[in-house]
Amino acid sequence: MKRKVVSTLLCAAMVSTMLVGCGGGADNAASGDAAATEEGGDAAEGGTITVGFSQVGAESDWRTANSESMKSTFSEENGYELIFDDAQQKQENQITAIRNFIQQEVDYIVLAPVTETGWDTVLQEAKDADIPVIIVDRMVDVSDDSLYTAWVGSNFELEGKKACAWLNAYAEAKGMDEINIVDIQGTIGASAQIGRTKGLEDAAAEYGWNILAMQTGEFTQAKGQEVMESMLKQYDNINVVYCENDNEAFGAIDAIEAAGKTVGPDGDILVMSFDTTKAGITDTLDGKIICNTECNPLHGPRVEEIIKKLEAGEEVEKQAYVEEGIFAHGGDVAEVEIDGEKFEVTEVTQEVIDARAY
Ligand code: GZL
Ligand code: ZN
Repeated sequence: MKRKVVSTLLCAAMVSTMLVGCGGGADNAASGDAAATEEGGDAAEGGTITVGFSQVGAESDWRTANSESMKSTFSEENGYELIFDDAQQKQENQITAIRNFIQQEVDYIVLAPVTETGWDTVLQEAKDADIPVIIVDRMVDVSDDSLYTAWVGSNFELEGKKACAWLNAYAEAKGMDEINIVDIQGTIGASAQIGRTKGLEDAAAEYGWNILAMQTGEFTQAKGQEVMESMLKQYDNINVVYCENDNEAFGAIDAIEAAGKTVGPDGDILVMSFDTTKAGITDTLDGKIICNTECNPLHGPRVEEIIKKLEAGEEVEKQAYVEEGIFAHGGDVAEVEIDGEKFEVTEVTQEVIDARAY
């Protein structure tokens, strides 16, 4: 049952009772409460806020950390009822979940969209049902951006630019005279894939790198290993693999070592990655992953901040990027500059790992 309807009924009951039995103060409180309800929120009154969250799936360590952040933020003790749906990376499951949330008259819908397109119809249904939609992580490409209230996530093209600026500086520092690179892409059509792939394509054109192959690894370890195996069969001159997330990197490393080749700063193939998950940044400490560009999964608190503002009838930013760093094995590159902005590179040490929130 939608919180707002319940509390309006309660308020109406309270006001009628109070009008019969007590002075102005209580009436004001009651009517004030009713007014608060009209404006769209009575969380301050302790009403449980129901949040329907359509999550992409459980394809990666990043996704697990992202889900954990949402579940720990939207807990019962924090005053929420979270309805969590895992779509197993299928858009049709996300659309079904959103329709269920509408039926259940949740107060807010949070969507982590698997890919950017195909959302207009179902987001219009949510809008018609007067349920605010908050988009997290990847972006939606819709004809009318009033179909969502706010988006919070990463600047994926900047992530790609950072990784490639680091590789260019590293290659210069190490005197690598050619870059023969393969790209194990993320889920095709996901903002993370679109941005990270574009960052590589632009850098390859700018620095004269040879992109030997591009193929999706679906952001999973199994597919990442399979794709790397096939690329190793096709090319014997690969010296860099650009994995668009940590789980693909884990698979690629297994494939490279199974093929009798080595990874790391003195190895045959440098492994680039994104996400800086706990396992990924540990591989970066060891050098198995040479550079790991951060993609922060802790969206729970950011979404809660948006909901609290909406509850209070305040304006929210339409789009908010999260801050993210660059982490590397060794200290060969101290910083990179992108479009005039400097980004510090953090050399991964055990202390760095111990200090991280995820
Ligand atoms: C990025 C996110 C991507 C991660 C992958 O914000 O969408 O999806 O990089 C995850 O690990 O599967
Ligand atoms: Zn080293």
